[in-house]
Amino acid sequence: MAEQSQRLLGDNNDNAYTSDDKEYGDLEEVHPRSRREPWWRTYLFFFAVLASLLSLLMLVKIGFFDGPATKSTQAAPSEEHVPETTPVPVAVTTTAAEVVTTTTAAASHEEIETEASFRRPESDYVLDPRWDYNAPPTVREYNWVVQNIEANPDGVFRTMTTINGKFPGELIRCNEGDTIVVNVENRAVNATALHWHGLFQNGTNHMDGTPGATQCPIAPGRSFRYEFTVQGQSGTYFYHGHQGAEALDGMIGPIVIHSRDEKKNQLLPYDTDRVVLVQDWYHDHSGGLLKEALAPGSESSPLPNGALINGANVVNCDAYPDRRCDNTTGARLPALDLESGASHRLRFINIGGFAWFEVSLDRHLSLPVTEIDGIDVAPVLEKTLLIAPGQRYSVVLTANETSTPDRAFWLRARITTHCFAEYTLAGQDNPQAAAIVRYTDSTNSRLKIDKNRIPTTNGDSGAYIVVCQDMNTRKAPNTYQPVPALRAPEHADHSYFFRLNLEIHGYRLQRGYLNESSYRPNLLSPALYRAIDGLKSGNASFNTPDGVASAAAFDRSTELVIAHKEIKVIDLIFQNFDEGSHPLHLHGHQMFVLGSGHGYFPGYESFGLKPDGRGLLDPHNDSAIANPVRRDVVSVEGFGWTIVRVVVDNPGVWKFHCHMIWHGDGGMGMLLLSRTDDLKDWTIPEANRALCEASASELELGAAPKDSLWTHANDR
Ligand SMILES: [Cu+2]
Repeated sequence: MAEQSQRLLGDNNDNAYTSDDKEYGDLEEVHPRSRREPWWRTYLFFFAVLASLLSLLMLVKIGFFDGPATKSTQAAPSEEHVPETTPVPVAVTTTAAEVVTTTTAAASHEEIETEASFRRPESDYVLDPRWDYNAPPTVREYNWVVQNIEANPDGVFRTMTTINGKFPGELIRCNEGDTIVVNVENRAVNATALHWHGLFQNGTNHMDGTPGATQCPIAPGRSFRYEFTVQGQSGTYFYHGHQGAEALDGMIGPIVIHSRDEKKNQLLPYDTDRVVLVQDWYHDHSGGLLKEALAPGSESSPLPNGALINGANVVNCDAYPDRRCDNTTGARLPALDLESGASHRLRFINIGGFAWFEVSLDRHLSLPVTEIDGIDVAPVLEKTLLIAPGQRYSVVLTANETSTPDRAFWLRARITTHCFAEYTLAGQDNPQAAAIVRYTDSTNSRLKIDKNRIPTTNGDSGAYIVVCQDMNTRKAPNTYQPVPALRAPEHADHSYFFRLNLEIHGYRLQRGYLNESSYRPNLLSPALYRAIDGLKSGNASFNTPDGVASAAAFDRSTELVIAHKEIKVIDLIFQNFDEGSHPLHLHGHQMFVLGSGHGYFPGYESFGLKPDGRGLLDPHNDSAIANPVRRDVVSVEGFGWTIVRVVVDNPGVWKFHCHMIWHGDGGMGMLLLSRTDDLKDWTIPEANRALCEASASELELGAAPKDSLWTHANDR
């Protein structure tokens, strides 16, 4: 149960939050490197001109040979993979002015057996520069068939759950203000739901895709239409399946939202833009792993077998004699071709389920980070990136490393094994995926470069990171400054304290806990619908004062709900009693990160706030709230604390959970129920209600097994 912050322990200031007082607006102040190196601007300008000329030439070429620009890059499966019998339209983009339809096919079993038709072309994740940032609000519609396939992203074959038979999922790209429509047809064996990670869904909580919170899962054989408008946010996001651990089976893909002010708020210019997914990879289906993770006596989570970059890697099949493995078709090394001298925005997304990743590029040890979880930030140079599950970082890489003769470099994505309870993967498993980064030079024949070269660079980023802390927790001068600056509210209406833990209770079951609560989704009756029904009918149990919701409305042992009327500002303080870090994700919101550290929460005073967050101690010192980092996945380090401030202005039920999937599915989660004053007037659409008509056994397909599987009790 939530407790007031008087309980907070200690007066130790060692971990006091500190903040750089500098204004974000002066790039030279925040990013002194650019003051020392004025030459690169001239260099960049020169290449920008060249790149523009080249782009013009390419446009002419495409117009001449390939027809209208609108047809070319978004979905370009080769025609030979389209069986005549089952064409399925996948990307229908509708604008006021035009309708563009492209088609591909649901993969048939036969073609999966013979070749890697599941593989998404690299070019799908390179953002087409001809994008219209100023297009009028557009409806972007996708038709997705969820289906199981056998595929070998890294060589080892396994059963996957995919969207339209492809892996990873297609890029959703839109402008702020656009409406996304995704028609999902579930032809897979398990139930499913799609969550749009980081998207606010203000007014459309029932489209958030969270089984047990905002919807019933889409049972096999059923369909559902997601429809929502993207407003008030931009940057890099992703979608993933949210039933059980299905995200580990292939139900993932990137989302890029363009702001009208994108070029202004990204303080480093860039010539190209692309998405780079990193993820842990298991050779077994998530269903079995979930059962293993939650079984009696299991105190450590299933560890991945390896890693993927943009869905690809190559394992040595000899290491897996008991597996069906083929690393000649399907498996491949991902490759990024970057024009020499130009600047390239790389949008890294840790789209995996459990592992933190350290990402580095050989010979490029100053990577300017310019975006965190959808928030533009003034550039901060990093040698490597440390990305927790669910987090995103953009870097703007200038391809100017000329001392490496063949201009080929390894991009490394390494699982940070120190973030696990057990530090090493199984003997045959490799914690690292690598991608080839090749400079290209289309303007200078002297530097004409072989497209097939393999890098020979050695890892040079130094020792691997062993502390699992978010990069934004660094002290000045490496603090991140959001652009434009946004001040957090001075005064919190409520402050809640949570003990975060993995605990072993009866029957030797280890589960995730927030205070006394271990979350279990009610897949048959989502909390949102129960709340709306209760509020509408005048049930007093649902219309309670701000705070922990009534036990009569929600069972606190399995469904901790923090409810608020109207728009409120709340502080959430997490004290981690576990040795491992927990990256916590709040649906539908950006959180102001007021502070974090090791040991016990040092108290509000240590970063200049009155007890319970009720305003500034000294009106002249507002460093804690002047422009804190905002993000939607915030970590609490092992035996450490984190405090976030959240404006709960978004009506609905929002899941808050650890994004390390075994912890989240093991119960480390709770719900925020917001704007109950507004929700009482809501009507849940019939299409949502209809999903709940499926039988319990259908709705629970693919979900975390109930504790009663082992305890033979019916209570959970
Ligand atoms: Cu966790």
